[in-house]
Amino acid sequence: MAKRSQRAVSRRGFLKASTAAAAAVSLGRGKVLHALVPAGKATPRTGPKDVYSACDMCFNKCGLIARVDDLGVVRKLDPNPKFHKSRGMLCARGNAGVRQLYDPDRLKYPLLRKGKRGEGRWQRLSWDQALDYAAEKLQAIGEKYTRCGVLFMAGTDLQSQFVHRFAEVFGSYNVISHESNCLLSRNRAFLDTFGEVPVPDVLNCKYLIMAGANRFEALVTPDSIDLMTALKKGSKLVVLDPRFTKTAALATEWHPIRPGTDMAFFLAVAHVLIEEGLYDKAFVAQKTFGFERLAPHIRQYPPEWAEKECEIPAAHIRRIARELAAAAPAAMVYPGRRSSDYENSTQIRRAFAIVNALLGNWDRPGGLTVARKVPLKKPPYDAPFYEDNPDGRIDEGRSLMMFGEEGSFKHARDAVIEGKPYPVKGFFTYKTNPMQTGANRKKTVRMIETLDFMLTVDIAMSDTAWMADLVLPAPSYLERRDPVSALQGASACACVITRDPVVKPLFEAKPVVWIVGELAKRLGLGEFFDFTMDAYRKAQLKKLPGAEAALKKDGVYHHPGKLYGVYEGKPFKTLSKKIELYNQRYEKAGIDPMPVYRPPKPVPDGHFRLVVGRSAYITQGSTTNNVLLHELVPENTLWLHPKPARRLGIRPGDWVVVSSNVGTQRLKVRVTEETREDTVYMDSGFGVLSKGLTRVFGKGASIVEILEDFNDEISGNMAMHETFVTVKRG
Ligand SMILES: Nc1nc2c(c(=O)[nH]1)N[C@H]1C(S)=C(S)[C@@H](COP(=O)(O)OP(=O)(O)OC[C@H]3O[C@@H](n4cnc5c(=O)[nH]c(N)nc54)[C@H](O)[C@@H]3O)O[C@H]1N2
Ligand SMILES: Nc1nc2c(c(=O)[nH]1)N[C@H]1C(S)=C(S)[C@@H](COP(=O)(O)OP(=O)(O)OC[C@H]3O[C@@H](n4cnc5c(=O)[nH]c(N)nc54)[C@H](O)[C@@H]3O)O[C@H]1N2
Ligand code: SF4
Ligand SMILES: [Mo]
Repeated sequence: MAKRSQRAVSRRGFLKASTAAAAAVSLGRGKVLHALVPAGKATPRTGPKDVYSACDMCFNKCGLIARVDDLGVVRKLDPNPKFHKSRGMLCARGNAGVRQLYDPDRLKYPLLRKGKRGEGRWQRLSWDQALDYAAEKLQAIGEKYTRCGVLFMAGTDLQSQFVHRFAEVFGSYNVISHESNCLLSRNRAFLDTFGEVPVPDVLNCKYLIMAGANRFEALVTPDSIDLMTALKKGSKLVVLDPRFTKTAALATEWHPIRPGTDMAFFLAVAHVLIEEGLYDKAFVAQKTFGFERLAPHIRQYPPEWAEKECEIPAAHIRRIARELAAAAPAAMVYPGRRSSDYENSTQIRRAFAIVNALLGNWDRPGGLTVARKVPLKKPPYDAPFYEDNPDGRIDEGRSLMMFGEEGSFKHARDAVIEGKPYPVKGFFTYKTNPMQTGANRKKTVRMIETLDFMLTVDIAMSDTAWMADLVLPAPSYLERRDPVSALQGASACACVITRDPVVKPLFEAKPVVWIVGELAKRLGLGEFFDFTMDAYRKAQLKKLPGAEAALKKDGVYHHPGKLYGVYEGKPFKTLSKKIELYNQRYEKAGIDPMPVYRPPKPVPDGHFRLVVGRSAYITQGSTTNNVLLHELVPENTLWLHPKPARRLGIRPGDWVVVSSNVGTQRLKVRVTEETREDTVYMDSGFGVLSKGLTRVFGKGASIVEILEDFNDEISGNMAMHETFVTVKRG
């Protein structure tokens, strides 16, 4: 595997670059240096400092210690050893955070679009001008189209709650999060089975099946580190993935499953557990609902049938089911995270959940545990009521069982384009980049082109900012004062973190809490943001005496609580008050109450299925421009199996043209046996449109330009693995 050793070299390069990061800051990049240390004022201030913070290079928020030198420059980011959730780890992206802070590509001041959308001509504004302009536009849209005429979208962030608060007091319930491009179908499935979304106790699990997840590249703490520890202690890991990922490489066994057929595999596992009497009979009798209906339903799905669908031999399915049962209850089907893949993803994940229920692994060591609640308070407020608003959200009713709070990006985008059921003409985005993370980029452009006003708050000129009318610069996580936030991590901990500025905000960056507060003032809603961050945090921590002191002393507060047996004698939060193998709400809504297998659409002749996944050096669509991470992954390539490559006359390193029904991109090929013959793959975050991302601009290809926008029928979650592409040299 020549490619692997190349990566190893490049990793060494990274480590070297990481420790040299701060040196580069103070040597080159004149403008940045200027901003940090005004000429003649470079005298030592308080001496070297260590400051606690929490990483924000992805949603995990690993605890860190920033090493700040006597000039006030962050030299290095180290893991906070007291932060149990990440087991004292900071990944490559976490280390590279220092170069996000000092990136010359950062947005520096408010910018107003001058030319056509996406043309990249901007005028610098003062904050007052920018805020006056934005408030005027929002007011005008509210008056002309009702206040629901503004759509709000915020990514994962401790300050996203202020965008939501602003949307509510402004009067729009059209709020979407990035989650409908991520994990809502998984959440739907587990909520509708167990009544809540479980936290997997990976560390103590003896036998784990991971399907459609990649924990050694798509890092989730503590699961990624715990999985490694568990493997070292002798636990077994079975990976089902059409690609030979790093997780597959380190697993006990890997099965290159035919994409879209996981349900067949898990229904067959359930079949063996039931037919061979291997399920946890006492648990099923006491805690589940509908077993007498599940047992006959599952009879039609023996392993010999499943083998034809998923291309995993029946003998292996039988053996895996028996091994799983032998290790139960410290055995599990890992619930996974991103499930934005198929049109029936909720039902696929329901099959995962049902196998878990049959193993009786709920609320027990090594199984699915209950998130320990941390009693953080949400400071209350009484939002105004607007009489002229329409009855429902714009995306309402477009899927069978959507989450009211999250909505669906896919459906909301369609609704905006169609202008149905009512016009939406404003779009406010904060820390999310749908131009790179929403399948079918042309549609996102089309949506944006129907708008009267789009405002984006970001740290960089992302592709989404590139399309906006007004772009406002935000401070990075190392410059922000954030509210406190609770994090859950299986047997690791339930904890509280926060952020105080490690260094002063560079340039003219302003936090979104200040931005929405200023907009609110201009719109006569100032009272809803009339608080200081200190007061807000104090209110949040009202029920947690000791948390403030722990945050100061250790950079983290760990909340005590029971790990297992939390549900003893308690009803489940479902209609039957039990674990629903058979879901009565589904039955009423016309949804299959138990998963019914339907084969995936066949890959048309001459086509491949395009799947999405992750590199350990890239966060979704956004860190590819980071100078250190860019060195590790300077461009993306198309993974193509040698057999079809030979058939198509494609040699390693050739340029190829990849086309779907919605888009075409050109990139280099990586001919590799690490993907199935019928499946191709490329990393995300390349092929950007924004010239403000100077390193990555012009590199690789955009996967969202090619991905078609299907959705999970039940939750409205985006379905990104339903696209078929052709590949040719070119
Ligand atoms: N480095 C890094 N870490 C991250 C992130 C990141 O962007 N970068 N993002 C974070 C976020 S927000 C999330 S949601 C998680 C996501 O983490 P995961 O839930 O682990 O999701 P992916 O990495 O997308 O992994 C999906 C895998 O499914 C495989 N696959 C495709 N089709 C099928 C199929 O039909 N069946 C099966 N069994 N497998 C299939 C793909 O090849 C891919 O390897 O990662 C988190 N951690
Ligand atoms: N092509 C593709 N699409 C995907 C995925 C994928 O892997 N590939 N994954 C799916 C999943 S699992 C998820 S969770 C979603 C995530 O989708 P998004 O929420 O769009 O996630 P990111 O790509 O991380 O975008 C983060 C944006 O926030 C900006 N940003 C970073 N730090 C800050 C900050 O401190 N302040 C502000 N204001 N902005 C900041 C970045 O510049 C970037 O524009 O995407 C989904 N869609
Ligand atoms: S997993 Fe890596 S990028 Fe994500 S928060 Fe932790 S250190 Fe940061
Ligand atoms: Mo995600």
